[in-house]
Amino acid sequence: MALVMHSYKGNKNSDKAFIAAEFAGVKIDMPSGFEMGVTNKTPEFLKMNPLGRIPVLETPEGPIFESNAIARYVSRLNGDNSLNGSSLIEYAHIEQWIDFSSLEIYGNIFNWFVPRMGFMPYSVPGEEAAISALKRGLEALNTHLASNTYLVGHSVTLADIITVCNLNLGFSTVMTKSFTSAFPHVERYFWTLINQPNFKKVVGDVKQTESVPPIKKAGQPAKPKEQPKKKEAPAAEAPKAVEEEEAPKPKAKNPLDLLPPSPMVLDEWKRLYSNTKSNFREVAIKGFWDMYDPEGYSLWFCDYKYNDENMVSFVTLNKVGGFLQRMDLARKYAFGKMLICGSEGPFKVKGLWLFRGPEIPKFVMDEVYDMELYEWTKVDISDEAQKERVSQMIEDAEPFEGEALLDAKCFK
Ligand SMILES: N[C@@H](CCC(=O)N[C@@H](CS)C(=O)NCC(=O)O)C(=O)O
Repeated sequence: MALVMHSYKGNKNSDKAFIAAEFAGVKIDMPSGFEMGVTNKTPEFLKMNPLGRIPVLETPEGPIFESNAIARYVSRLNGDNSLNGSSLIEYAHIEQWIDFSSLEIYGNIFNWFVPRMGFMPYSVPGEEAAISALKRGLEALNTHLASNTYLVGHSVTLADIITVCNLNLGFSTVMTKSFTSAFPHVERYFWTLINQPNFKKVVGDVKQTESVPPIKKAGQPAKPKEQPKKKEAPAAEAPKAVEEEEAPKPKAKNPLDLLPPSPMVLDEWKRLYSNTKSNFREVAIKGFWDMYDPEGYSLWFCDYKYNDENMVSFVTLNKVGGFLQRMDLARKYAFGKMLICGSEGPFKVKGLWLFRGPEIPKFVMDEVYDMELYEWTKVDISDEAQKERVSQMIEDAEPFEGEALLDAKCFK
């Protein structure tokens, strides 16, 4: 018998097991037609979980309820992964962070969000207590993440999967940018992991809430999107309410397409860059400066703000690779070089970007969270030293600023 998940798509508790399954190479089926408040109250369902809550995983050995327990089971089904660490102490630390994020993070997000939705009694002191406990939890997490890319060890573990799913409830409901900006390492951690392929396959595109939802009167909870027939919504179901999507808006033209035409054609430059196999300085670099149009384009240096974290080469390379993937939306308007400098950690990440228009495009700043992880400085092309630095970055000059290059990645 295959593994069968009883839940609905988008439930952040069942996401934990689905993400663990991606890492562990495990298949889980989820039958369609699950109806919240109906399916989970049937006698057959109550035999699997007497509280009638989701998720429940049916396995050949019997059902499991409680989302963390389900994710633990899935993560161990295929021993060939590092989700549970590689020593007893790592395993203990994984369990530590699972408990921490479930109680101190998820629990407090829940106590902030759910009363606002009208699923539990709301009170100002109750909300204040939840927010202040959440801040303490996030502060502790932020401090740990200031010097750690992952919660435990040097790769994703079950602790990261569960913590990111717990944070996802907060980021998508009550934790606005102005709230989370006090915890920059948590922000970086969350956006980096949630955009990793094994997470993204399950959770899709995540957007941070723009505002804390208004307080709804008790007894008049928000109508859950997927379960319009449901009459009484239980407390723990609240997260679904905010997953309602706005009606699609007509697609606006990108303001960069409305700029006065430029004699510099970005694709021509990209072709010259890609096709120059020898005499790079004389052909490609000279060609670049010949075609560069300072009216229609701008050049920017960027420096990673947290180089101290870049101790492990492949983690640093993945980080930069992820950034370039997320820049995909700017392909028509940008060209970039990212140099990973040093022969051992901490590696320094330094970049050069060419953007259409005089500023870094707003949609890039808004959509690509990595932008905030870098210090951006506009290149002054009247300064020959800065121009030379641009040339060296385009041609992957090595050593660059006295250091070997671990790698040079190009966005074109
Ligand atoms: N601690 C449980 C929480 C389960 C839970 O509260 N599930 C909610 C949906 S997110 C639910 O099924 N609510 C329906 C109900 O309580 O009747 C877990 O992590 O699985």
